[in-house]
Amino acid sequence: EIVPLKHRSGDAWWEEERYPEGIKWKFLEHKGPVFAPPYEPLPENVKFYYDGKVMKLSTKAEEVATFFAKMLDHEYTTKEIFRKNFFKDWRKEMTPEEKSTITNLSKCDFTHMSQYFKAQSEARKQMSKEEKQKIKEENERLLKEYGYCVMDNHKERIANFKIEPPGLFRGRGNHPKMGMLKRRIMPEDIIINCSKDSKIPPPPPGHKWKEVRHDNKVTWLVSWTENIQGSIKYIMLNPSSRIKGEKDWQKYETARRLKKCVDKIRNQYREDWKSKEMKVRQRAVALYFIDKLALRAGNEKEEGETADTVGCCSLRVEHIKLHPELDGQEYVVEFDFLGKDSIRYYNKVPVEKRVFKNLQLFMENKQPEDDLFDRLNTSILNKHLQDLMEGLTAKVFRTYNASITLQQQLKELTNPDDNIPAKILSYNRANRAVAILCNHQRAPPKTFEKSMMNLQSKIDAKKEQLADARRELKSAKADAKVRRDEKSKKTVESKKKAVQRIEEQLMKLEVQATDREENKQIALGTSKLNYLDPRISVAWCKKWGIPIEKIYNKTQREKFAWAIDMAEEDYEF
Ligand SMILES: *[C@@H]1O[C@H](CO)[C@@H](O)[C@H](O)[C@H]1NC(C)=O
Ligand SMILES: *[C@@H]1O[C@H](CO)[C@@H](O)[C@H](O)[C@H]1NC(C)=O
Ligand SMILES: *[C@@H]1O[C@H](CO)[C@@H](O)[C@H](O)[C@H]1NC(C)=O
Ligand SMILES: *[C@@H]1O[C@H](CO)[C@@H](O)[C@H](O)[C@H]1NC(C)=O
Ligand SMILES: CC(=O)N[C@H]1CO[C@H](CO)[C@@H](O)[C@@H]1O
Repeated sequence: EIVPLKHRSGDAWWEEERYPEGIKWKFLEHKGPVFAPPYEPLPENVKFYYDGKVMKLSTKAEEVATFFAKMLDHEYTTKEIFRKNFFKDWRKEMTPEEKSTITNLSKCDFTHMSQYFKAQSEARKQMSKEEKQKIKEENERLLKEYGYCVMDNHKERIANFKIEPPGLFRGRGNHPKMGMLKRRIMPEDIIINCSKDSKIPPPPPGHKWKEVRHDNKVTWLVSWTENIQGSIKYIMLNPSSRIKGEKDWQKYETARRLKKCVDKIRNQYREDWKSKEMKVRQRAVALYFIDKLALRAGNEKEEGETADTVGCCSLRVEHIKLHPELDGQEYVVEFDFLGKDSIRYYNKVPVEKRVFKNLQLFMENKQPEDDLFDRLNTSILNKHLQDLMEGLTAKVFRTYNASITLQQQLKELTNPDDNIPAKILSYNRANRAVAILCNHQRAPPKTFEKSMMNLQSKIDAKKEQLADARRELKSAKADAKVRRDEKSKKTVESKKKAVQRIEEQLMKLEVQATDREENKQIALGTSKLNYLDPRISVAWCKKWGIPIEKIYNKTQREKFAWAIDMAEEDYEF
């Protein structure tokens, strides 16, 4: 019989950002982070009103109030969870007097503050050239001083040396922590990692670092724990750095290793579905989900205690429904849960009979809020993955499946006779197939309708232009028939070329429109950046003579420099 283990709410599992075995640095020197500028109190004439009366807030309370005021026009500030979380955290920053007066957020009037900030941002837009230049120079100075480190004998760019300013947490989707106060990060929160023989960055005057470490196996230079989710934040090297490129490369090499043993792993877990041991059965079904549905393992560092986001291991009974038959298919599992970043995962998948029967068994005598895999946690699953293959994690399955799917889709969708825009459309379609597989959805951007309309009017204009050009060509032809001279022949030729050129432009616009429409609810960036072996894309570009700039923008080209430099013609995943 199944006795559910204690519900594991709140246990965190995370893996530090580490270099794979074999990558280490010998020397690392950097200047530490750049902190957010200190809070500047509002001018006296900017008022806050409570219950219709002017109220002067203490500096701490005022700072937090400005975060809300800056977001006043945003839908967030009307959401109940947001308001509740904000108000609770704001009250913590108030003086006892403020606390006893301000008891109802609806009676707070931030509009004057909000107007002040709008006027400020308007003023910034109106800045003179000299003022803009001054800001630019200051940013360049910061970049020069803090934006680089020395690692071994290389000077490398640091990705994010500025620490985010305090503010209100937004989160994606309907995040239960939205509205909470994202604290100001202080030097006392900061752990510095650098080599012993380097110049250790001094903390700002009057402050201390939390800790200084010298670990040459971690990928970060600076780390701290943020207060909302309790997750660890890092300052790391730019993705274009040698060591990051090496790490990226190893990731895809691990995925390629999985390809060699995935059949064995699949046979093994199928055997395990029949195991006498409940733990082994649960592990095998979880592994099947990870493999087949590209689910995350779960309980990963992004997930806080109360954010109700789950991964495979933390699925609860309420997250799945079993249908012995649905829409003409047998053994269908209906998933509905909030995954990473509170993105909803909804999917109806037919599974093998034995998986289905096992799920029925796992769900017997359980309450909706009980764990589906009560004998399993992320540590156990990860340990098992390590035993199956060195370096194997749930993510490797995603990387493997995403990359191989891209390669298959590219093969299938690329039509050798297509021109370049049509081939790029095929590439984006292949990329989309992968994004759908990984559940990288997004809400359609706010500007979507408008930008589609703009594009459509461009298409309409182009069509008119084409009709005009065709008419001109026709009359030029008629003219040439009458005159039969060299000059009118030439005119016909040039009109023909004009028609062709406009036809091409029109086709390009139409392809763009199709692409944008199909992209409406899919975020391509995440898979492109994290799961698709760039060598596949580079090899595809080389094969069809597509400039790499059409596939990767500047930042992406920097990140994938290692692949662009090395992809062999016949690279195969
Ligand atoms: C808070 O203030 C609003 C607006 O004045 C009022 O409608 C609401 O009843 C108040 N809520 C409480 C709990 O007093
Ligand atoms: C990738 O995932 C999809 C969706 O579950 C699955 O149908 C496909 O077989 C997987 N491909 C590989 C090569 O594992
Ligand atoms: C996972 O379960 C194992 C065995 O029950 C236990 O020893 C371990 O502490 C658990 N890990 C976590 C992170 O809860
Ligand atoms: C490149 O594309 C990414 C999205 O994948 C975007 O975040 C980034 O800002 C772009 N960079 C440039 C230089 O256009
Ligand atoms: C987080 C982490 O692993 N930090 C390392 C930093 O450096 C110290 C000292 O070398 C290591 O012991 C830590 O493991």
